[in-house]
Amino acid sequence: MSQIHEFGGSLPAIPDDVTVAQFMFDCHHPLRQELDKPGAWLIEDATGRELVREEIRARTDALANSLSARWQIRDDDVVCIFSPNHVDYPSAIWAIHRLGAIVTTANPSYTVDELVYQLKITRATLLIVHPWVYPIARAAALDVGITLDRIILIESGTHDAEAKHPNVQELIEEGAGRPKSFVECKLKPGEAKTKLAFLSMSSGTTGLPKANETAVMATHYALVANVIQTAAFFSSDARPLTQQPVRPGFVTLAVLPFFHAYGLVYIMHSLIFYGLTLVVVPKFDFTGMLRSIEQYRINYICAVPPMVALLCKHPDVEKYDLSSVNTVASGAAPLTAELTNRLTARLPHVLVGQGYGITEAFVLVSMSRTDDSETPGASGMLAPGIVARVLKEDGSLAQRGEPGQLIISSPALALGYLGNAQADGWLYTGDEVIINEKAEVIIIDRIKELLKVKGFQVAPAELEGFLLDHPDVADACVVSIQDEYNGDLPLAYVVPSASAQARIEKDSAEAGRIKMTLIKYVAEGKAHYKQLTAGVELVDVIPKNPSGKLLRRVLRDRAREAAKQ
Ligand code: 4UW
Repeated sequence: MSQIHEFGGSLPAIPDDVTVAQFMFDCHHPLRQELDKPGAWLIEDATGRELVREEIRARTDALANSLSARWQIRDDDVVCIFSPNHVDYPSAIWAIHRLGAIVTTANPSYTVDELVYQLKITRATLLIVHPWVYPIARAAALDVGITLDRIILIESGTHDAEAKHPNVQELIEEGAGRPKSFVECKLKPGEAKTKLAFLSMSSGTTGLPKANETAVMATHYALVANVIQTAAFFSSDARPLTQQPVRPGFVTLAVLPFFHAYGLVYIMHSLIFYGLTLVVVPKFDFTGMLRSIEQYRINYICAVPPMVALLCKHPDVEKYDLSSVNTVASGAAPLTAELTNRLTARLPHVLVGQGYGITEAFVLVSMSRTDDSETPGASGMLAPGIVARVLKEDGSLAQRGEPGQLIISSPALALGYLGNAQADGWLYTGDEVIINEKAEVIIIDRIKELLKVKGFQVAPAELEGFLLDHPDVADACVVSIQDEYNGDLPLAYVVPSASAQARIEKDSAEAGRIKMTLIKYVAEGKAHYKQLTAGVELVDVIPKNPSGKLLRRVLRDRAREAAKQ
């Protein structure tokens, strides 16, 4: 029995001498579907405005011209995009790549401190910001020493008495009107394998003690490779094109955020490359999403499990015409067989599939083919070019059907974490899986210390470090209980500090106040998805092994047992 798992299909050549921007606009790859069809690449949800490839290319090049002329952005500078989804988000990325600079995308729900952290570790020097989150960006920029004249707005809309920020539209007009001031980044054969394109935030696969997230170094080649892997996966489908789950010409919703690798790599790059049109939605609102599906005759929906749960249950689903929908693909957190079956029962004309991805493999690893022989709840088959092994706890390789940690090699692997390059060519995913007889990947648990709330990463160590900064806390351990809608609900076990303990001894009601204070403290200091939604439990001691390492599993199991009762 084989212990090394690989998709049978072949992987076409991956160009190693192009930037992401050149690949998207100019590369005549055999798998390319888009160049032959006239449809739009992007549609703005609110207005219906359509942007075709040539217009996006012109906007990208004009913006690159302004970024170079006004701020001298060039090789290896880091530019941070801090914005919800926007039709100019892709142009901003590709303009930065035209100049050889690096993009770091930040979660628009970040607090000032969270953004400061990302700006510091990535050493970003210029910000492209949505007016909705401008006050956060302004405070964070000033904190790290980025002057206000280095903030660009992705669209007009804010009034700042001190600084008049240019917006992307103005810069495009300005850039189109002036002579070309930049030399486009061109790569020699092989150079795309080391040239950084993105610094994407992730909590890592091993759990960094008491640390926040770190930045994953993804090259131009990694992105191009994953787009080709994904396109090869789609086009290897044995069914006639008219019955396939993903097809050129399909219209899809880009409602999952572009800052996250799922939206960034899979939706923004792979789906456009494969000839789909993206309806760009800045904010998730379920009823608004149903309206957009009806209005734009959406065929393919990229989802996370909470969206699938809403599609299964929400009464408004009956009020809209969803007959155009062919496929719903869920990913970023486990989708249970039960939800898969419920959605199929409610929308029988829809294929329901699941994908598994990880930022460090930039990004798609496996995806279901949505045919009848598939095991419900499985995360599909490995994409072409990915070689997988399953490692048992004793270090030996698992046979098919046996559980263990998934380790993979892929041309799309990132170079490692900023300041900590990994070169051995294997990614230890931190996920416990089974690869079964049908070569399906079934994710059964997470070994790494990472929570997923609505598909967003939450590092327990980050919340623990933050709690330890509070004067009422002597020690802390964050675990989660499970919830069908959110995935993980964070719960903190806290050992009160001596002063807090003394207050509790005087007045037992103080314990409740301390719990509320800590919930509020996290609510104010951290993004909405990092909240302690399962509460705080006060305990005498956090279990540790003799070398002082948290025994998180013990508390996790205790919390999950208690939640069942
Ligand atoms: N089941 C169980 C899953 C699953 C999962 C992810 O934030 P990151 O680094 O990355 C992602 C990417 C998801 C993704 C990308 C492209 C795509 O097509 C698709 O499906 C349609 C999904 O989530 O988190 C990586 C970690 O998230 C967990 C797992 O622990 C992994 O290591 N995870 N997908 N289907 N768990």
